[in-house]
Amino acid sequence: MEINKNIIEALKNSKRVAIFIHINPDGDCLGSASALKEALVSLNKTVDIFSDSLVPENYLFIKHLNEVKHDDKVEGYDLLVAVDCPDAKRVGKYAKYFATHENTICIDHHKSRENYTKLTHVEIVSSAALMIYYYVKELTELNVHMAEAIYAGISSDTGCFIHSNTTSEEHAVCAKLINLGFDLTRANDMLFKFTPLSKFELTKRAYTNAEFFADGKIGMFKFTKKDLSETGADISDTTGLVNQITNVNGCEIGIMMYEQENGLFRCSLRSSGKIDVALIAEQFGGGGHMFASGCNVFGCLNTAKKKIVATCIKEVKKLG
Ligand SMILES: [Mn+2]
Repeated sequence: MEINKNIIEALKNSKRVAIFIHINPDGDCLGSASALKEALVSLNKTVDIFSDSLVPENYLFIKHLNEVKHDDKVEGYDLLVAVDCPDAKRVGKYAKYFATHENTICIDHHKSRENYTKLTHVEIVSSAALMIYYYVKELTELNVHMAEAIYAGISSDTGCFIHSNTTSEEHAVCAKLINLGFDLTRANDMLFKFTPLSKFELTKRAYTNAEFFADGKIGMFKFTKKDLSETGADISDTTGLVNQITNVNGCEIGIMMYEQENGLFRCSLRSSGKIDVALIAEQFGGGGHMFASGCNVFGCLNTAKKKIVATCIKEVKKLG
């Protein structure tokens, strides 16, 4: 992968850097932000990570993630960097700063996107963290904290190296990272096994109310706000659940719908390989990758469900 030299220059020339991640953060944006902060701190920069959402507990083992800021105001930074964010909306309440600040960078790996920064590097690869690996390596010498953070990012977005976006490059880079000596077992336990009881209870509900359409080619389940409050779960507990229904034999599209507020559902879409679910999400103003995407669907539960399922049925029919 070729890095963008202008981005390296901008990072080197900065003194105070603010890094932004997306709402409902995942291992990829969190690991990318942590590694970039550690690299810039090693170059004596002052760096803060800003997030509109809380950092899920199981990522707090990664350096700098217990220092993430949630302040409304972002002032006094000479450079803003967004990682893993295809459009300004993804940084949530901080979007306005990307509209006004003159020095902004985006490093991202999503296919559907908008241009919202002065300098942009988009590469259609498995993870933002894989891109960050090459940037960090150019900036400074990798240490164990950067290695652990980048590993967290790459392994998260590849579903622990099982999604179709996994290539030998992810394995090769992660082998080098592991050789830097972080606690691999702890990292994998925190990233892939960590299951609060609330998540287990939410999973039970999800799979109990799962439905299939189009002869089993579309699988879906949903959560209301009540499901979350009654199980004590939060949105981060839904991570990964949609993959399981997509894995059912014959299922081409997996859908997870959850209620964000009255009349607004967030849909996570997964493809088992034949259908480009980014194109489906785009029809609702969302986007993402070919095999994993997301969008907002408006309406009451039944209306929202009908809208997304009908759109998916159209795509499934094209398969013949
Ligand atoms: Mn990502």
